[in-house]
Amino acid sequence: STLVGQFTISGMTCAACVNSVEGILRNLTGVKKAVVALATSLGEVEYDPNVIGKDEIVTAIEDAGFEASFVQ
Ligand code: 9UX
Repeated sequence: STLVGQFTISGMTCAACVNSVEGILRNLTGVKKAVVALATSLGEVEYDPNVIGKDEIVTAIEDAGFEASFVQ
């Protein structure tokens, strides 16, 4: 199955941050798609909830030095 989750992310200040966060998310087992926008500080992931949860996604982002919280 696939869920779509949207989150706010803070701490990104340049395009390389965006690439870094997207790369981290796309490398997580269970994450199928990941897009992050610098201008709006919003991100969206498609993920398999049987494989990975929002908590693990947030932890991966925060381990990279950013703050994230899901809004949906
Ligand atoms: Mo840009 Mo982001 O120089 O962690 S990569 S600020």
